[in-house]
Amino acid sequence: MSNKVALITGITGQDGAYLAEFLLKKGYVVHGIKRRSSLFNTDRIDHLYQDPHVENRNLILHYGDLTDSMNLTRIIQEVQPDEIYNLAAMSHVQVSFETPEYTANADGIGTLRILEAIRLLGLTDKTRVYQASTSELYGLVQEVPQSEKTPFYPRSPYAVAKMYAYWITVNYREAYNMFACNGILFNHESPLRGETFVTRKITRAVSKIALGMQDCLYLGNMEAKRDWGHAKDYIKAMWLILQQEKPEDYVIATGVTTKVRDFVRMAFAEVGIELEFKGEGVDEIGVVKNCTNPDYQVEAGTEVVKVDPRYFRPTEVELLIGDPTKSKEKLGWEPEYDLEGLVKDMMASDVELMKKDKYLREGGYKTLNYFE
Ligand code: NDP
Ligand code: GDR
Repeated sequence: MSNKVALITGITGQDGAYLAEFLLKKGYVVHGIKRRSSLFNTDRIDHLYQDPHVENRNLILHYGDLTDSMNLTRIIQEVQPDEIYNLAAMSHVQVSFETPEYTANADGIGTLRILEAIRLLGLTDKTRVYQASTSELYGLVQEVPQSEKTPFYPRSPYAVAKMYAYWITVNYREAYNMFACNGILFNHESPLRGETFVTRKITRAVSKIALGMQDCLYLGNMEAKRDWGHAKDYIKAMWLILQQEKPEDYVIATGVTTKVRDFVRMAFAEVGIELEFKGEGVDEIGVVKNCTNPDYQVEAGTEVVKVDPRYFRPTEVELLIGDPTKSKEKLGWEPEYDLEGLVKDMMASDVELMKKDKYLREGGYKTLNYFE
């Protein structure tokens, strides 16, 4: 068992939750930074909760924010971490068009604040840093599949901010000999995925449509192609990247790309509903061809998927497909889930969640939030 100390920014997010659990199992003492919020925001890590009044805890949370350098410096000084996983970010690409300055501050300069704190505190020889870089850096297609050597062409304020974070990580590694690495992770999903990312939006809506709780799923660009993996596999790669002898950057991906429309088809198939798509562009609709599951009464001919241009982005990333050769060879990383396994896992979880929600709603209780 390890006796290392890790600090995770973004511990309340999808990846932070899986990584915290993974590191605790390895024997790490895990510190996490969470934001103050008017409602509890620790749902994803509640199962890891430890009473703060008990001694020798191995999961400790600190209030903080990536936009506050003094706060970050104080936490890093207190914690003296062996490893920092910088996962905190305003991570929604479409929202970054609406909050570009904040996104630059948190996602770009936030990374600098962490690196600079390590340097000023004299921790450059002790603390290793993982930076959550992204396939969004590739943006407008330059080559496929995309590898560590593919040039970047970011297509959103989010991706531009992450590009700064990528290069400042490389620069601190080269300038100050820090063990600082970028994991260039392609899209990864799970039952813990934020509800407004496309995969989770789909699996939630399909579950609700099957259970008669929603009529139609509205989507944007269904032609977009993504290389989707499972977050449980991807957080293992983050850890492996920091266990190597030399600090380097790695692409983490499955090497398979799929259209949003086909993800929709696969999710409906999980509840026994076969879909056919008619029309084109904004007029495209998904219509039920048949429903073979006797538990669900969705009639053939029902229009269950439509396009809402509100979800189109000012500049889109049309095609992502990663080349994971380096991570497979050097890290020995292999994903356990394929896309089918991922869809199954997400659908099983959301069908259960929506069944519970339906039951509670019918009993007059307030349950899940439905705002997007
Ligand atoms: P989530 O959106 O699920 O989680 C983001 C986390 O960051 C949350 O804990 C959030 O807190 C926190 N956060 C947001 N803004 C701040 C801030 N200003 N200060 C402190 N904390 C903040 O993202 P994921 O878990 O999916 O992704 C983790 C990281 O990996 C992100 O940096 C993302 O950009 C990057 N990434 C993700 C990929 C993916 O497919 N999931 C692919 C490639 C990169 P709160 O819970 O309070 O909102
Ligand atoms: P992405 O994920 O932008 O790739 O960023 P998202 O799931 O939001 O979009 C994927 C693709 O689906 C298209 N799309 C829609 N997207 C959303 N959210 N809602 C819709 O209704 C919809 N309809 C179609 C999008 O246009 C896009 O092409 C994610 C985030 O986790 C980033 O933080 C991370 O860096 C990248 O993945 C890798």
